[in-house]
Formats: sequence, structure tokens, C-alpha cells
Amino acid sequence: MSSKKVLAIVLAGGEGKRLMPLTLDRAKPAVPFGGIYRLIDFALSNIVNSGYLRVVVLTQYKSHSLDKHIAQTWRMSSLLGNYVAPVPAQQRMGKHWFRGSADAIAQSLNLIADEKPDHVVVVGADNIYRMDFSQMLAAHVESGKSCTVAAIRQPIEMSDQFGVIETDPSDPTTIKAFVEKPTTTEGLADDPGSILASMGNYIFNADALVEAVTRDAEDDSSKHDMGGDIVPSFVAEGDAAVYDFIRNDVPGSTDRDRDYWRDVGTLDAFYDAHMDLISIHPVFNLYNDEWPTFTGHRNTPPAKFVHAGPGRVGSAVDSVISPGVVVSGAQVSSSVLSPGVRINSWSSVSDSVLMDDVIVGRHCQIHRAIIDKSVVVPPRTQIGLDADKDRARGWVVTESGITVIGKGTVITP
Ligand code: ADQ
Repeated sequence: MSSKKVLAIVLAGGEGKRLMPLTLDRAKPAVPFGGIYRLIDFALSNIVNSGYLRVVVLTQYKSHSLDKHIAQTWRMSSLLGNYVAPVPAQQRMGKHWFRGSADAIAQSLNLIADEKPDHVVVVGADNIYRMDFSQMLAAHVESGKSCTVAAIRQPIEMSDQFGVIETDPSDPTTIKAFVEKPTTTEGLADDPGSILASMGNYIFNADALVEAVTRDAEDDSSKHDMGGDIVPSFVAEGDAAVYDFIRNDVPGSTDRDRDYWRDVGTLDAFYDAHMDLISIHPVFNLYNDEWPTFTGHRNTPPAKFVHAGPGRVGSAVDSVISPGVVVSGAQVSSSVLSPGVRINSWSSVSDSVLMDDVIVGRHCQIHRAIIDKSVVVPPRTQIGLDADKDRARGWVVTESGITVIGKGTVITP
């Protein structure tokens, strides 16, 4: 199937309130992840690796660093008509210059009209996973429906975070019912502890999407949401299929990470997804050359580990260490360090995520923490050892006890 007939739309307007303070001045898809990436790199890499090279990224809130990242990293050769174009929500003025995700598509219908695709692949921008959308498209075409929703099993306790899909055993590929984030629901017949959750990835026949979104835009009772309004409208017509993610087989994936998918909507989930990267046999393997995750690279020197004197061996174990990091006479374990991080003598960093250019002075102890860009940690600071003390200093401490320090926070010694 020609990739020219497919337009990919990435919904990248998420506010990401539950990731505060990491989303204080950036949109959720621009939040750094895994040392050198941004969250959106995973969705965009999946699209490009699937062979779809015409991509529109719909942005809204605090999109400056997202726009910059896309412009610097995702510029493609226009010679072949390929592009990754960030498109801000700005076509309507006033109080409702942005609404739900379906409204973002409604505001951008001219892009579909210009491109004249047969199919539109619509994906969220804030999940960590690998997926070959061309396999989903083949299933979509085979189903004969106008809309296909990608789905994965999730624990029933999480049903209020997802669109929940119901099918009929006699016709398991047709969606019988779709409820967006229900507070109560029933588990699957063969697995009562699980639900079939929408991954927020859809494929539409282009004309059907245009029609549905246009109709929705005129409906004042609608919240203009893809999961809440558009998908249910196809389900009501009996015109929506489900694509089980378990069928997706990305080249180079392992038995361990083939069905990996993480919604990193909360700080705890964001932290856990980092820990998934660093185990000896990672449940999400970054080192899959057959399905690379693309990102921009700073021009930084290699990482360096310095023996700074007697008893001051600089080392890191079970960790992901980015270029430009210097660990001097300090110990790092089970952590993810972004470019430009410095850890100085007699300090220890464990079970933590340190973003770009964080500087840790001497004699510090950092444990179970997320520290955003450019924070300077003065000598003898302890972070993550005492939740009450950390809260008293104005830092966020999550439900599971991870201390989170926002970008550029000035820590007094
Ligand atoms: P949520 O992620 O909670 O659930 P939503 O907040 O609408 O739904 O975000 C979906 C995607 O759209 C995100 O990538 C977000 O960044 C983006 N987005 C939201 N509003 C936007 C706007 N106005 N403009 C541009 N982008 C916008 C969704 C589905 C559920 C599904 C989960 C899976 O609605 O059914 O289960 O994803 O994570």
C-alpha cells in the first residue's frame, strides 16, 4: 500500500496536569524521557518506521519547546514531499481557541483536503511503545470498517483512565460498545481482572473522518473529543473495528518487549517507565536497531567516569548514561542521566532520573528522585531520603514516594 495515501496526525496538545512540575512550561509530549528523548519521539518514530512520511503534529498548550524539538529533529526532505509539520491550534479566537482532540482535527481539515489521503492514522503523543501501523492498516482494510481502534489489555482498576472496548464473542473484531473512562465496568469474559483499553491510536477512512469531525463540530452537546465523541459515533453505526495490539509484531522486538505499552500520564508511571529501561533484561529495549527511536542530538562529548582520588571512584551500574555526562568520584546506580549531567565527589545517585545539565555538588545523596533540567544541587543536599522534609522544601513527592524537582529550581544549601 502506498504510504502517500496515508496522512498521519499526531495529537500533541496534552496539557499533562498530572505530570506537574515537569509540564510547568512545556507540553506533555515535549517532556524529556529516557536520557535523550522527548515523549513524542516514540509516536513519531513508530509512524516513520511504519513508512508514513507525511505527518502533521497538532499542538496547543505551551508548545514552544515542542515546536523547537520538531523543527530541529524531525525536519524531513521536502524533495519527496515528506514532512513532519507542527500545526498550532490558532484558527479560532476567543475563549474556545482550543477544545478537545476532535476539535484540533476539525481545525485542521484543510490539511486533509490538501493531502487527499485514503487513510488517516491518528495517534496520541504521550505513550511509550513500539508499533507498526502498517500492520494495523492492513487489518483496518480487511475489516471493511471506516474506523479501527488499537487496543491492549489493562487492569480493570485502571478503566477510568481509558476508553473501554466491548466486543461480541461471535464477532470479535467489531466494537459493540465503547465507553470513555468509565468509573465502573465489567472485566473480560476470559480474564475478569482485565479490560480491553483503547491505546488512543486510530485509523480512519479519510472521507469518513472528515464527515464525522465536521458533524461533531456543529454539535453543541459534544465535548469534541476523539475518545469521548468521535469513536462512539462510529461504534453507534456498527462501523468500528478493534485491532488487538498483541497481533502487532515489530521487527527486532523480543518476547519480553513485544507488547510493551506504557501510558506515562502520571509521575509514578513516568518514573516506572524509566526503571523499565535499565533492568539487565529491559522490558523495553532501546537497543533495537531494526525499529530505531529517532531524536535530536546535542553536540556533546562522550560520557566520562573519573577516579578523583583515594576512595573516590566514579562509577555507574545498571544505568542509562547519556553523552556529555561526567561522574567524578561519585556512585551512580539504577538511574537514567541525560546529557550534560555532572555528579561530583562523595555523592551518590540511586534509582533516579536526572535530566539535562543537572549539577550535583559534593557529598550529596539522591535517591528515588526525578530532577528536571538545569537544577543545581548544592553540596551536602539530601533528596528523596525523607518525604516530609522534601515536601516542606516545596518539592512534589508522589504517592509512591518519588521526589520531583521542577526545571531550574534553585535549591538553597
Ligand atoms: P487521554 O490521553 O486521557 O485518553 P486526551 O486528553 O484527549 O485523552 O489526549 C489524547 C491525545 O490527544 C494526547 O496525546 C493529547 O496530548 C492530545 N490532545 C488532547 N487534546 C488536544 C487538542 N485540543 N489538540 C491537540 N492534541 C490534543 C486517550 C483516549 C482514551 C485512551 C487513552 C490511551 O481518549 O480512550 O484509552 O488515550 O492513553
